Amino acid sequence: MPDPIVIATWPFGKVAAEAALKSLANGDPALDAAIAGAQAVEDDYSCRTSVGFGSLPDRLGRLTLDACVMDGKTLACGAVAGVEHIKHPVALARRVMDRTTHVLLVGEAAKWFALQQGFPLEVPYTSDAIKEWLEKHPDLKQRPGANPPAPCDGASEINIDADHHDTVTVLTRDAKGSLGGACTTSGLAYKLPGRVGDSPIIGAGLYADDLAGAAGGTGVGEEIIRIAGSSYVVELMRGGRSPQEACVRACERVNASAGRRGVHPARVAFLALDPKGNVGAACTAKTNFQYAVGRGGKVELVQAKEIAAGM
Ligand code: SD4
Repeated sequence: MPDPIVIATWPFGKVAAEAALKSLANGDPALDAAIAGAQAVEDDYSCRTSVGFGSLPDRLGRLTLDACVMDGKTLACGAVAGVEHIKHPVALARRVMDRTTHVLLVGEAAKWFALQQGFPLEVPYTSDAIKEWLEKHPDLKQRPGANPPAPCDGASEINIDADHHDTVTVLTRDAKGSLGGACTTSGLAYKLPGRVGDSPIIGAGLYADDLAGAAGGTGVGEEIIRIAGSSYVVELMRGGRSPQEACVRACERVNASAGRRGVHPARVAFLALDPKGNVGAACTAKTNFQYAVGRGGKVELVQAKEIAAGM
């Protein structure tokens, strides 16, 4: 019988991995476990600044959340983007998958669907998030889409600084060998209102197919969308690459795409899990990406390899 496995982005991925491992140990399917992991991070205000309530808002001070889920067995998937006042966007993404014939609902309409499904509307702001927003109030004269207020490492496009860097993407394999994935985020801190990154886009922030593997991304979503990141990683695995090789290739592609535009590559990371239970991850330069790996009842943090431009 295959060993249950979970991998999840960033050090707070440990919170996700522990919850997902517990769920897998109960015999839950891969997708349920991935969602349990993602939801544990949505519930833990202390461990992150860009997942769920209490995260850093957009440029107007509004917190909007993005999430998606995918079942590797059936390719069923669901997503929501730009949703306000819903505490568990990942659960809402699951409802889109289960209760509609659509894949992605956005904004007010996603909130309307949530109400129809019995989700309560809640207040998403914490005093810490409001304080930080007030202290670092974005200068509205800056170029739209740039990532204020932190300087961006000399990059000439959107980048992300170390403190505002966290989306949880959780990939699981259950005891039947099926794969599942869930991803949840508030997106880039101080984003333009209406901006949607890779996280709720199936094929960009997440993809899972039992016949090939599961992959997820984190970091500057525009760069991940540009190369259809998670889909690219999964297709490389389908072609015989290991999860590690596939993630390295995806980072090289991000670097190359930045090169073609004459800009410094943004901070981006990928992680992947194949149907045999092999895992891998890689990130672009200065991303300092760590991910949690849970198996055999234990969770450990692993440092991903950085792929510098020009390699
Ligand atoms: C986004 N990929 O909205 C997300 C943000 C993120 O680490 O992952 N930050 O672009």
